Amino acid sequence: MTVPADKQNLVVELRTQIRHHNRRYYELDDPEIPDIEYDRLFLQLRELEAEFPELLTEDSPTQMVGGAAQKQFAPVKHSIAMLSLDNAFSDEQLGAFNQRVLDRLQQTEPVHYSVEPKLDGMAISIRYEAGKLVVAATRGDGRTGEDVTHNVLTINSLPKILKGTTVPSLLEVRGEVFMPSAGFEALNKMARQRGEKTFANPRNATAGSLRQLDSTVAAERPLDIFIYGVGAYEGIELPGSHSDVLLVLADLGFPVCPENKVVSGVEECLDYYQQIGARRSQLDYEIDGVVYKVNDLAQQAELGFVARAPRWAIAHKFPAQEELTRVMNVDWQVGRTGAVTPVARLEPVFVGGVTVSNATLHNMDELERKDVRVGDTVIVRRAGDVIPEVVSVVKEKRLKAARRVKLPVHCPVCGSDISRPEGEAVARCSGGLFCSAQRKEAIKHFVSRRALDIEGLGSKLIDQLVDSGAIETPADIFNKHRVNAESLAGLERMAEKSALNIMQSIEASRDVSFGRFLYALGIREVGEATAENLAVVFGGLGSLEAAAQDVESLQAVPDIGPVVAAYIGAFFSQEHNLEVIAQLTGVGGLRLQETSPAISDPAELLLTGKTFVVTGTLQSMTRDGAKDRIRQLGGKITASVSKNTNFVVHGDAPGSKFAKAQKLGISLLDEAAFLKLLEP
Ligand code: I6G
Repeated sequence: MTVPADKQNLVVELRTQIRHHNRRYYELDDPEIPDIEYDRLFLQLRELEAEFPELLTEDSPTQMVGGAAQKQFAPVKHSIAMLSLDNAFSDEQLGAFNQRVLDRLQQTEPVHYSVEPKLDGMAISIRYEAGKLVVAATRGDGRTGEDVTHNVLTINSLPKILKGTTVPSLLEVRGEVFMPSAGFEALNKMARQRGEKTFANPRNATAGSLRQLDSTVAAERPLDIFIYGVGAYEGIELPGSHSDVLLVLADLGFPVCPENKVVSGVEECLDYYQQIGARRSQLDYEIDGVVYKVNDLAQQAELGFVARAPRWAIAHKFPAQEELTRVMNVDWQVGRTGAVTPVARLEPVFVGGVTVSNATLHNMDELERKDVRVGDTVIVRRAGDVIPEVVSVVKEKRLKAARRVKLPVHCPVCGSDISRPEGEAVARCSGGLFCSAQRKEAIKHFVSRRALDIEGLGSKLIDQLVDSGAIETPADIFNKHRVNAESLAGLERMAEKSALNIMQSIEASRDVSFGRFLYALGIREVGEATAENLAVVFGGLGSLEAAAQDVESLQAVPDIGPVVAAYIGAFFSQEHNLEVIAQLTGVGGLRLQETSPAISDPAELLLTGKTFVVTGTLQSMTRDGAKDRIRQLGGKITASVSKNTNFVVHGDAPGSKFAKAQKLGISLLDEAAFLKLLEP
């Protein structure tokens, strides 16, 4: 059959495009298009090559792995090729994979698969000789990678010397280096504050960190690793199944993904996919799918390989977290502290499991750095519970008519001047509480879950209450002339029963700890931990208000430096704020639980200097309640487990944090032990 000219041309065009994107992704760590768009191009090429096999060439991107090794790193030849994985994008494609496996094995009973999440990081091969780490290399083109040993050595969780008594003379392990989500968010936040370039996603941040010439940069990046397989080895017997190999690797001291397990048949593969998918946003790291591997190594050998991937494994992809769409307009949102944030109004796009039509551009600096214009095609990202953001512009698709975005001179809500001090990334509305947008946000923060926790009093209701003039400050919520069951029931989409429930929540919120109250006030840069430290040190409002007159004395409180002290001082110097506090704490207002006498030296507290992670479901209190108690006693809370964690408090179904703590040998406290620790 002769191949139509248009198909021939399309194949050439697709190969050119894919090669270009391979280079951007694998070699430059700077992809221009989201993975899903790349996958579409790749799939289209593969389908054309399947339809017209005469077009298939050895050098087609469908037959090769990754990109070329970069010159600035010494080349490392992999003694066993580092392959890629085939992808399945649907249950049907997974079913077809399973059927191919059954057919090749001439088997009808279900195949056992070792399954684990596919981390969105960078593949690495690490070689140990006589138990000592000697070289670590990227995948490169699968045959030759780049020597990044100096950077891999900075990964704390990776053993530099193998554990155990029988040390293999040679062992090459393969795995994925990744950046935990919390570390990634913190890194980008810091970059934004410094006006520096941010990373598009954790995978880019990982690749960018591993490809540093100077290892001190990588050492500052929160990199981690899971090992998922073995390359060459000598002087060690390996067991006959992949799952048992993972156990051996864990015994040698390697971090292995705690979510790995063995399932039987394709239905159990799909169950696992659903379960991990449901927990995707709660994991400490980003995953983009699940990898299924035939568990029996003899069966793996029988199945063998195709050009670029094993026949015995497949990656089942999750819905994309990044997509392409177009910027229709840029609007401005005014936050609690007056920060004016550009928000892109997008052509609606399905990404991260929902339809997204707005995405943050963070601040003017970032908008300018990314050079986002109205009409641009952009990559939008929605990962987990993080608000959608515009990651980058696809400059190749920019239209002539694309319009630059200018910071408005006046606040779009209250008309006050907008100012952006020299060198600052954030522009602010100068209207203060005159600006209804700032008032609304201040009230929303005040009632939010970690503050007063007034259930049912959501964002839309507060907008209505402020717009109608019913409330102007947080104190008005507790004024029955302004907010009562009848007035609430009169609002849009508000049933009588819900109005009564809200009134009950308002009542219940009147008993509040001093720390939560301080957090609820929304003082700039005073988060939960700082609020709790202030509460512990000053015990009550009287002594804090007095201390706020002398900003230096505030700096005796842990974590408070001159900048935050100045914000606190400024807050308590404003007449308006003092009036609202007086109304809130006066007759008929809140019942503030102050601690007295105040503890003057925070070092005296029971848990001072100790770092905690709380995970799983506790019976006698909520997780937030447990965290509050720890902070009240001077302890620090972190989201993820590291070697700096002192205790992991765990309830039921604790998940990966528990496993990680076990691995790192960190003290584990069940609920009974935790309650005992809290006893005076
Ligand atoms: O790129 C990969 C990610 C995760 C892999 C992989 C994996 O297992 C959890 N396994 C193999 C065999 C390969 N790539 C080639």
